[in-house]
Amino acid sequence: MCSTRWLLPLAVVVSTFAGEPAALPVPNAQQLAWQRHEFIAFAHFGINTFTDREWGEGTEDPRLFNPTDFDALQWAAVLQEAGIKLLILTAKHHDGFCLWPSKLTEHCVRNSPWRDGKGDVVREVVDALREKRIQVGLYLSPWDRNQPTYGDSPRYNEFFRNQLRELLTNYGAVDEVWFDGACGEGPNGKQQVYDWPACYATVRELQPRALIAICGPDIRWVGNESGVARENESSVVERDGGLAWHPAECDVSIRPGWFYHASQDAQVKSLATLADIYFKSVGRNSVLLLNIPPDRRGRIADPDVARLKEFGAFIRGLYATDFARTATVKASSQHGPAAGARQLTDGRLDTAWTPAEGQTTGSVEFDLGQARTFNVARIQEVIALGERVRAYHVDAWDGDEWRRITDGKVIGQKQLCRFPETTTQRVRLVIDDAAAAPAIAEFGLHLNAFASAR
Ligand code: FUL
Repeated sequence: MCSTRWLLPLAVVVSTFAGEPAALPVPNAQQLAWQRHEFIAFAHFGINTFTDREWGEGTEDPRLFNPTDFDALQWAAVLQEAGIKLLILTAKHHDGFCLWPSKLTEHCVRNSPWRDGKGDVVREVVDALREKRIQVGLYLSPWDRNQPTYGDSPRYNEFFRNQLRELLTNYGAVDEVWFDGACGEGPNGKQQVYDWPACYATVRELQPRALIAICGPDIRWVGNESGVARENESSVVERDGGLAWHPAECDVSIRPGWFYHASQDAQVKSLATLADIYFKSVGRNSVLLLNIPPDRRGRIADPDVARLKEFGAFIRGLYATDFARTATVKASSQHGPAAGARQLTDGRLDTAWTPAEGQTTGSVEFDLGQARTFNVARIQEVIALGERVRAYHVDAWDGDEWRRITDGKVIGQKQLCRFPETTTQRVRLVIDDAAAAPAIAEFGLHLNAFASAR
């Protein structure tokens, strides 16, 4: 990205309130890029795929791992077409089986018949993702039901750190490291106590650009496995007595289970359900992490491929028509020529409309040229400057007066506000309150085929 693009809006907003607001938390560069992905994926794949289980015991025979037609490029092509920007692979799940030939354990692909024990799933997946320009994430389960040292806390912590080191050294850049919170007792009957600071130090040393998710400081679990964020989900949280940037990730599986089970082939989530999840995650200022579990062939199963194709088309279609894009716009005020209302419809997240100096409220009116029918308003803030808006609403002109069609408190990366179909020529966005000069990047009006009020 051209760095000067940032200069103008940043300078405008910063100079407006120079020295005034207490510093608002902002994302670091990696968090910002990650939030802009909006839609990412999980691939749960491993020994459970071949035992038809969700949680393995750790005693499974590695020879059970034998995909018949493993094709990571098929995964990557399917993800790319759906618009997915990053894939997190379960390099090791709770059963301890490693999808790469680890020097630290025998419980790994080296002892499987797949590719005569010479295969490396992590390698093949990483290479395929790179080919399709999809970023790489790795899930390494701290809970390890195979490791004899598990529960002997210092010894297992050392093993886990070395395992992490191996994984984060040999496969190039990793953008997300996923640490699940599951924790159990080891064979000695003792609860394992993880050494998180040491784990974080290892990630920072080997992959300084990687974001640490869930049991980690960079990305927050949204709190359920249904893919649903709260209304007004904020990326700002309280931590250690202060405020910190900790954006939410909404994980959910495209099927009932996290791993592939042939018995669930008819239970792939419908397009309407996925669309609803999209509005409740991406449309609520969060990242959607959709699990797509490869099957025993080592390919994404046909029903999932078909659904993802539809889902990708649905997302593209939602944005393809934007009635605000060609609207005549008029702001209550603006902070200089570079921060006018036209910035709201220029398709760029690094330019913004900002009201006149000193103002934390204001409005922008959109004349659509003719009456249009829509049921979604898209609002996006310049989150590089923090979440500034504290209250907003959107009105439609009904011929006599302004009628409120939606409102909220948090905007952040993206709000997709759903409301009953509305037909009008005039719409306005009103910022009712903000912690500092509001910097609104984008405003759009769309028609969602799966209409239902939020
Ligand atoms: C959970 C795990 O126990 C599940 O098996 C799955 O990996 C999910 C994403 O996280 O905590």
